[in-house]
Amino acid sequence: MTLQFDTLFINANLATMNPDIDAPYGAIENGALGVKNGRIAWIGAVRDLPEYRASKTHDCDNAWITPGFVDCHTHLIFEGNRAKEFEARLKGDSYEKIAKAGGGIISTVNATRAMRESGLYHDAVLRLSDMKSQGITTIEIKSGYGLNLETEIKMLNVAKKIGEYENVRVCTTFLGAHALPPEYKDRPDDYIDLVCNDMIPKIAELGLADAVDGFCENIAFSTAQIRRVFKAAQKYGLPVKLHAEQLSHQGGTKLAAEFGALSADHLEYIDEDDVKSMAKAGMVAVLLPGAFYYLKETQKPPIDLFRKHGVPMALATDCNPGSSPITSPLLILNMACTLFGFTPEEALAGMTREGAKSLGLSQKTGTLEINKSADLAIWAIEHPAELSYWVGNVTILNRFYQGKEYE
Ligand code: DI6
Ligand code: FE
Repeated sequence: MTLQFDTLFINANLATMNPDIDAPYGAIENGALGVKNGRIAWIGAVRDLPEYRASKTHDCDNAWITPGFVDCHTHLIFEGNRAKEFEARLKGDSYEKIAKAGGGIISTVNATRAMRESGLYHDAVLRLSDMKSQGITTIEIKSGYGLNLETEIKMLNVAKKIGEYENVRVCTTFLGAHALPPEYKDRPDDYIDLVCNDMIPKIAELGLADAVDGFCENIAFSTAQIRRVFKAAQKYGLPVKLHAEQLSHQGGTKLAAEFGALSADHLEYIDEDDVKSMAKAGMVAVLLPGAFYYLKETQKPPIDLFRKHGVPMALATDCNPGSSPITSPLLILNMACTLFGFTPEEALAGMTREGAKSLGLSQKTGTLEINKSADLAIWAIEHPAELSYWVGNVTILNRFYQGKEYE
């Protein structure tokens, strides 16, 4: 039988990231990959290619193909920037102090509330085009700079539209419990009532969110408050995830595990008991070296404990205007190695396979395997470790989302 492909990539080295292939990076050298109807239809060594016909053949000339990158934790949509806050922090003000004084997240909330949808879309897409030029084909986008129903919906609408028009897969996350809005000053439980009784039901009804997130921290919300948010999410059938143990140990991770969360994110202050609870709940640890770096954190997430207990480690940019103004997934790979002690192979897995897992997308993307979406990045490199090694100087040759090239 002759196989039919829409596109065939030949003479490629494939970093499949498929753990069933017993080679570093799941590599297949001198490989070929056939695409049909937006999916991977054949993958293997060139010498094993069966008889085929291809509408298009793409000679990769020994370049490396990786799965399209999955950025599983971003706050891509926001208005303005916080460069002045960056200056203040360099002079010694802390992130917490700035937040308590009404700066930080709240200053972005004010700007985001004031901006119309088209402006938010435009700015987010500029950042996104940077990310796509470094291999991103799937991105999670959180709300959380609205903190009222109208603006939270506005942000999620923008995220959904990006997924429709920008040749990228978007997962949306409702992050109403990100910070306490000024109009609820000293009334955090009343705000949580609003999140649980008004926002989550409405957003669920509109189908605007794939998951619900919260920020469990002494400058944000307590475990008791997040528990209420998770219960409301559960009632509407929405999976949960959590910003947990980022600046201090609050117990958010165990709470998230109790609710069968997809992931817990940041995790600098997590302990072994928490890690065990994640392993038991089948959660992914989403590590965010960009925020660690910008906040000059010194406590590292315990990656040996994640390895020991078999908790998958995903990586993401955490792109946001405060703690991680970063649109470069490649820089994140480098930081994960230099700051956290990842191997380059773990780093690449973190931005592909494990990122997909943390979004519940393992069946669709994150590795190069038959039947998965043809989400690919093609790199002018001689070895996949180069993706973690260079800061700059890595050229992406092409990027395909569902078999469609991004120009
Ligand atoms: N943790 C973070 O790293 C971002 N949000 C959060 O809960 C920071 C958001 C910001 O500073 O604007
Ligand atoms: Fe975040």
